[in-house]
Amino acid sequence: MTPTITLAKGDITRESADAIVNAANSSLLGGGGVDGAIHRRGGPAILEECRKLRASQYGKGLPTGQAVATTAGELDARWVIHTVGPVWSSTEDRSELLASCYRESLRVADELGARTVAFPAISTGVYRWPMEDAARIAMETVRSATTAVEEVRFVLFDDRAYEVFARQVG
Ligand code: AR6
Repeated sequence: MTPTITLAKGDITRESADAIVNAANSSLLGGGGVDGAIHRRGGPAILEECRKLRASQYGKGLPTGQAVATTAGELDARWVIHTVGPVWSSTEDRSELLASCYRESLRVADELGARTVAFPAISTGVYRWPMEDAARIAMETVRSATTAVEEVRFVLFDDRAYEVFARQVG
């Protein structure tokens, strides 16, 4: 099945969904942007599980393009799915890694049984990916995914990001 795609504007940590996706970094130990907001509002239980993941199967960190789930702590969700987007490069095409973030997050969501998943615009902040291109990749990847997830909600932080994604929805 193909999920229904919806758009929302604002802070992803205010969303209610089965799973909220975090635009993390490989360390899984927090950062700025979405990552900082999720750990702040979600509370210490998320970081605690991230530390356990680093002490077990992700000793070297979570590779770019992959995804892993933890509790959502105090967020209005059952899980946070952490994924690591690629840093934008003008000399190297890393699109496949960005697509992989969406695909792998949906695969993890399926394993969990999540039916509603909220995504931020991965890599478009600190990692500098141009919004238009990121929106195209996000949308194409979700549209072509085979998943039991029923709703994919893109949560865009500001008007500009929202409009760029809205144009992709058509
Ligand atoms: N809710 C929704 N969207 C947000 C929020 C929020 N609370 N805060 C920022 N955005 P970013 P990245 C938007 O930087 O580019 C962290 O330090 C933001 O405007 O969060 O993948 C991690 O630890 C942008 O459009 O993620 C990594 O080191 C989009 O979310 C690194 O940043 C993604 O911005 C990951 O960088």
